[in-house]
Amino acid sequence: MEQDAQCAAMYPDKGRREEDLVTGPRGELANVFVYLKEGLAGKKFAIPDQPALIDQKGCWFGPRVVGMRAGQSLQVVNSDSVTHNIHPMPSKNREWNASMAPGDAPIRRKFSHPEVMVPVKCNVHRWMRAWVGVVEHPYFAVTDSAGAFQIPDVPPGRYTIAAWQESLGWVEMPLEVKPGGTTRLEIRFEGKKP
Ligand SMILES: [Cu+2]
Repeated sequence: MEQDAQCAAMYPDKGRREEDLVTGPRGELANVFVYLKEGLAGKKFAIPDQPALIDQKGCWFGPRVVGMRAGQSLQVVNSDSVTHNIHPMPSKNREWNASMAPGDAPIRRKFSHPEVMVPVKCNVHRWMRAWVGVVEHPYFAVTDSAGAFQIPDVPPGRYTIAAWQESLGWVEMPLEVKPGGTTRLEIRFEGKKP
């Protein structure tokens, strides 16, 4: 971050925490993207009017991991007094980037096709990274700092649930959701192979 004096000045104690692997005291993993990968074929779901959000704040993207729907708007804000250039690098969607100067109005963009995960960088600041999970249904979540997630109102059925962490990769598990009540599930990532 030293390369940009304005960004570095926001962290006088050099205390900006890396976010590529955020764990709690018992190994709880934050910023894990979780979604139903299989089991919903043929079903259609309304696309929310509300946009998903990414803020460029403190020379960082927030949140680090965003879940959204194919066809939903992604609203991008620059809260900094620094120019950023948000640059998603999808493989199944159109690539774009947008420079946003301080005070610029928020922009909105869409991803037309499901794609997990779309890496996002800032063309100005090489340390800025975010990830967008673009899904064709509403059954996804991102884990919080306690490693917890909830996916509400999943229709009863058998699914494959998939979870992704940017340093640890993918884990998949079968999931059966019975009518009524809450289905509990623990997803474990194995340690990184050397
Ligand atoms: Cu930037």
